[in-house]
Amino acid sequence: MSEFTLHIGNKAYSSWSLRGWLACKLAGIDFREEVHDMGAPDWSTFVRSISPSARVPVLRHGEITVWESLAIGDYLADLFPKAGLWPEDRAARAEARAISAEMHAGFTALRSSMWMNTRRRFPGRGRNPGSLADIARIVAIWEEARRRFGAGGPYLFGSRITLADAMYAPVVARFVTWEPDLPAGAKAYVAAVWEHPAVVEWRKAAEAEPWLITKYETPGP
Ligand SMILES: N[C@@H](CCC(=O)N[C@@H](CS)C(=O)NCC(=O)O)C(=O)O
Repeated sequence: MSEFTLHIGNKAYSSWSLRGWLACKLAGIDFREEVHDMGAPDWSTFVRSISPSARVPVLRHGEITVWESLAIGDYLADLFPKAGLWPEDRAARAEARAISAEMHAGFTALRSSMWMNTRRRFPGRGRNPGSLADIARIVAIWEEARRRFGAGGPYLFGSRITLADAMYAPVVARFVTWEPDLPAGAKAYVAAVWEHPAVVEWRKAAEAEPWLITKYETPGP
């Protein structure tokens, strides 16, 4: 039996779960995943029983409980330094951590107007001044990371996918669903992350999920 258990929400909708799950995948650990329906009638009671913050993802490792997607990534980076979850170069690592923290703390307009639903396409919807400003900042972040550190491959820091890419993977999923206008470089980055084998595995599992949460199925204006 695996020593790690990751509790996550619906793969179709739970963007923070995708971040924590990708961190486990990138660390290369054998982990048991427990996927829970966030639309279940007893969800709010249930999530309190598994998570100190009443949110997913949550990683359990023996007696240790780690919540918050970024903390899960850092915990695994500490445990498995050879996995290269953060870039090796110090300047690249600093930038990777900064943009991951920025993602973790912000972009609320994008998150509320263009939520993650890996199974649906809502092209052209969800555009408003707040979401468009968030998208402009994200595109600038991606361009800067790729210009400074990404020359060797398709990801933000080159050929190796890192926790920074994991933090932005749900944004990639949102861009596939909502199809905002993007420059060519951002489009290429979206395609690379969307086709990463772990992301493909996640979205195939999302397709097979039996649950539906109605509020995520209908786009706003
Ligand atoms: N900052 C947290 C956010 C976690 C979060 O908001 N998770 C959502 C799922 S995507 C959740 O658990 N929602 C359940 C609820 O609000 O009841 C992280 O990085 O893990």
